[in-house]
Amino acid sequence: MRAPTDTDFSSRLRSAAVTARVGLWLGICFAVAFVTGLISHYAQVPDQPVPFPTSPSWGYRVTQGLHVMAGTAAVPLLLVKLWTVYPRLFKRPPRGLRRLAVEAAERASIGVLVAAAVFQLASGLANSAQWYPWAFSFRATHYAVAWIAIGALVLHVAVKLPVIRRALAADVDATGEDRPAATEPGALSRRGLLRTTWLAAGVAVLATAGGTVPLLRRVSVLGVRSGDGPAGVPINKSARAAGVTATATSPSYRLTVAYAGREVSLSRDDLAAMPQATESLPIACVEGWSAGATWTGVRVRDLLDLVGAPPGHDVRVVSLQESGPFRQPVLQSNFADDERSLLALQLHGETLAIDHGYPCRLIAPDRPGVLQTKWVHRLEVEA
Ligand SMILES: Nc1nc2c(c(=O)[nH]1)N[C@H]1C(S)=C(S)[C@@H](COP(=O)(O)O)O[C@H]1N2
Ligand SMILES: [Mo]
Repeated sequence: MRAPTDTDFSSRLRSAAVTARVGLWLGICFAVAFVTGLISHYAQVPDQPVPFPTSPSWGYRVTQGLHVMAGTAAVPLLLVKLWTVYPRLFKRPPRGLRRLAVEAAERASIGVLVAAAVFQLASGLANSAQWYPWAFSFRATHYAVAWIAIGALVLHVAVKLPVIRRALAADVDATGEDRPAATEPGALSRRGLLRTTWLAAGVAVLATAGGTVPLLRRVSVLGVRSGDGPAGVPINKSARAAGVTATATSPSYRLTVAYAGREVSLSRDDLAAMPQATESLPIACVEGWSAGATWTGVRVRDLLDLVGAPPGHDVRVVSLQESGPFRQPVLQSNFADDERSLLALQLHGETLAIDHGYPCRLIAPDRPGVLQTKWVHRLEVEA
């Protein structure tokens, strides 16, 4: 048996005419995912030199929905694109040291690009399916590899630009850019292959867009129930999984607001006796699903006034949950001072379900779901 060479791959479907067209859309998907990913990353940075905006309240819902949709659409596009080019892996190395070195450098850069792209799509998909089969921090790694992927992509496009331009300018059935061995008609036409590819990407997008009405969600390996939750709003982490069932329902529950040595403690009845506000604000999870909802509760600003905290201070929002990375995120001052930011007691006019954060949970406009802290028991105004 001998190793295959690129002359063994004879399908005319494997042509730069197809690769460039699929690659164009793949590039668009990666660009959208990169930009929206930067936005999502920045929204989760605790100390923001430029404050992340609180308006429009649905902003993060849109950018993160786009992020996950673009990533999902990229999966079939990447598979088809790799299929059209992989015979090149078996190309005989060129003669001459200089040409060999250039070829090796090009292959290495494509190797980095493919590895980074596969890693981004696989880790992103696993994350949106709430499957965390790794020990590293998802956000830090996904963010770092994004820069590698986009850098390698820009380099790749720059190197291939002449071929891309020629291929896109010519008819899809033109043979000018084909490998000499690619002479056999494929099982379907190039147009047919492209149409099938767009269809696959479209179906993938629709399946993710369905995440705003989460019907297809799975039970995660951690046993956290996902899918339709109470009041039609899904639940990522249940009270049981967070270990707060007893503390959240205890009659000794108090919300403590602290600022500069001053502390005020409020029972849930005290909170309910304060002026109530109702706001329509979405939960927009980093996993791409989102749900609009109507929340009623006490304005965060009113609570800060109780301890005389002036505007312009960040607030640490502490959950009853005793461990986990999301137990005490920082609410930046522009969010704390926005009058739509609530410590919600009700969802859709009904007492908050324990899985949605009873006795009270934070809900603020244009904020990643992961920072909408549930089971809040302490607001610490930072100096
Ligand atoms: N204390 C605490 N709050 C939390 C979480 C958590 O794990 N612990 N998960 C967050 C995530 S990832 C999301 S998307 C929202 C979901 O809110 P919901 O369960 O009411 O839909 O809650 C957020 N608040
Ligand atoms: Mo989330």
